[in-house]
Amino acid sequence: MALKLISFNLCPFVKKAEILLELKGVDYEVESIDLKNPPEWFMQISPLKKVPLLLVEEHVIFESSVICEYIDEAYPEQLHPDNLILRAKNRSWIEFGNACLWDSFYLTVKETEEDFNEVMNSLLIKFDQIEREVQGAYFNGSDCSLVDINFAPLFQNLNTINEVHPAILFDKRYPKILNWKKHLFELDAVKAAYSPDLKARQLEQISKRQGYLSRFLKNEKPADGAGKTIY
Ligand SMILES: N[C@@H](CCC(=O)N[C@@H](CS)C(=O)NCC(=O)O)C(=O)O
Repeated sequence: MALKLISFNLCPFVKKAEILLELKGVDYEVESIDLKNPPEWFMQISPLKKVPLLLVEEHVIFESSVICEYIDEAYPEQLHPDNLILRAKNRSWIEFGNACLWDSFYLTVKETEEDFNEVMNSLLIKFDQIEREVQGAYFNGSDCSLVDINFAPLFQNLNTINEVHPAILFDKRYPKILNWKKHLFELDAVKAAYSPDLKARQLEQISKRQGYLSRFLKNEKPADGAGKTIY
């Protein structure tokens, strides 16, 4: 079945689908669009005018979590757990991970220190909750599941933000999450989905957004001296 993933090259939601397709060894084509100037055909077929879209022959599937569930069900080996309760709980944590992913975006756009810290604190508290749930090398224990794939783009975003403002993922508070992240980034599919220049492009995007975080890029250190010079 012909699969086409409609993408924007810096979109973390697209990355979830890409990682999963790589992991399953599925043949797919990627078409990247310019979200600032989206083509007319995209506006016609995308109900929310957002990427990712997965085109399965003439069918349009949207929303990254749904796209991932489709890929997981359509191509072996199924990554979502068989146990209904565990599967439902994993879906809940996938939604929770989406909220964290939005926080990672807000960290790059909030303009004042106060607003930035508010998002940061909310994210730290969410991470405290996740820390209590992680069972082993992966979220559910020793096997990689769909929930893990959904978290990889969040960790990738935070890796970049941490280079600018190292306050989010620290060992003492989140040992289980950091161990989980390490195992995720050892997966070939995760490596394959991230081009070597991604971090540089994300840093450029942080700079362009001109939020509070971008001050750390320009050596405008706040009073507490956190952060470090990148440019
Ligand atoms: N809930 C959506 C979020 C997707 C999303 O927000 N994509 C962004 C790019 S990262 C987008 O297409 N934004 C365009 C817009 O909001 O107009 C999903 O999980 O697929």
